[in-house]
Amino acid sequence: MNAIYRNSPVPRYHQLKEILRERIRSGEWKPGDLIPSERELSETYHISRMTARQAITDLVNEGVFYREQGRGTFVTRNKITQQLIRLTGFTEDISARGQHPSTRTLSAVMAPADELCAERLRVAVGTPIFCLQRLRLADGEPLAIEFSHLNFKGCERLLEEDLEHQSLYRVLESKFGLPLMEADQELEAGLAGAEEAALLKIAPGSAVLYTRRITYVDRNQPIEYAKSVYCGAKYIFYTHLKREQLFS
Ligand code: 16G
Repeated sequence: MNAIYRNSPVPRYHQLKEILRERIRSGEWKPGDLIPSERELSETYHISRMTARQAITDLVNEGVFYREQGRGTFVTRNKITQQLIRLTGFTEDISARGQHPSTRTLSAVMAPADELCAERLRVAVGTPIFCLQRLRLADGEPLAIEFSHLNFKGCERLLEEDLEHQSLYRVLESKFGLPLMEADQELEAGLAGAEEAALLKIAPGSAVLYTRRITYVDRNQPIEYAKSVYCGAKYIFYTHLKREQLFS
């Protein structure tokens, strides 16, 4: 796709975002490259400057581009942005940036839920749950270690899935018919221990971000409790905040 369709139901700024993403995915634009200005984009794609600005601003907010005062807008280097607005998985986050996600499964077993997992997943201690530990990479570079614990009827069938080459969220949604609805997530700063550092290929004691997420199929049914450790230097977590209008 390299043209904006006027009669398409997809808003023009959205079409432009996809075009710009594709220019990164295809390798035409590399991290650190200066992208064309709003004026140039509006001339190339025959759209208003407002539309071009909206697409760029969205991609800046998503961490795909960054702006430098007086210099222009560039393709982001290194840092991966995970939006804390939409519930997305690793594969989606990395692909949206035009990078290639990959996975190394460290372990995948059924194991009895310990007290913490049992509480988070609302099951009895000792219930067999599916425990999956994966190293997640973008363009071959380690970014995170994820330890997911899953509980649902028939979760042992996950043992048969190739979760090294498939997205867990996709498998849950498309193969198991479990639509993921929402998640609670917390973030905590920390320092990498020796084992984490070795897997993430960073120096022990480097800054990391620990995240804990409970993912629900509906509000009352937690399906996943995931603990992850992200390389602090390579990640940005982004949220958009709105102030409540208390005084009117
Ligand atoms: C995210 C989630 C993790 C989930 C994974 C699925 C956090 C803290 N973790 O990384 O809970 O298991 O995505 O990714 O954000 P996948 O669909 O690519 O396997």
